[in-house]
Amino acid sequence: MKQQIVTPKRSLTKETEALLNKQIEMEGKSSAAYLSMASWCETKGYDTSSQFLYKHSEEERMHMLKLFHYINAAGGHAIQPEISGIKHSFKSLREVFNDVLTHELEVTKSINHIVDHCFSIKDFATFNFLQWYVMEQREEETLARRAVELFDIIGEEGVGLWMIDQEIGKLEMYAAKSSGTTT
Ligand code: OFO
Repeated sequence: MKQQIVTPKRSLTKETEALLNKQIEMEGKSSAAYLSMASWCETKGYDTSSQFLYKHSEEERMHMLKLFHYINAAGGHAIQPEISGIKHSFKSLREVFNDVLTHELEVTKSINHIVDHCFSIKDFATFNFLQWYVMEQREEETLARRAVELFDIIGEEGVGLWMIDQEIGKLEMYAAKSSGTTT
């Protein structure tokens, strides 16, 4: 009898696929939220913060797309999420970066949850794929935390806010250094 060649159609469990799709939604939300923050900053004259956030919005879209390709390549179906509930105005620049930090902490929690799930079901390929996100979150959290700290270190009086806006532009370099991606 001719031997059957078994070609499994998928290497993801339905549960893992659902978790990764939820993560797509989170990354899409990050991208939309940062775009909205960038626009608000631009209207208020916080030009450096605005550029920083526009760039970050793009990066979040890239995080989302990586997940799209991974899910589809593994035989699942990546779903374009509905994005709603995006905040359009802020009381202050400090509030913008407080929101970024709060959001990034949530994203880290979510990534860790999926990593834990993948380990428990021995999906080592997805576990491995997610290590990039684990390290990326370390960098993103550091960046957001540093941004929030600037408000206390410099103070918002007088030219303080102008200086904070300038310093935001240098944060990328700081975060890359502290996560070891540059020397
Ligand atoms: Fe995708 O790292 Fe922020 O949210």
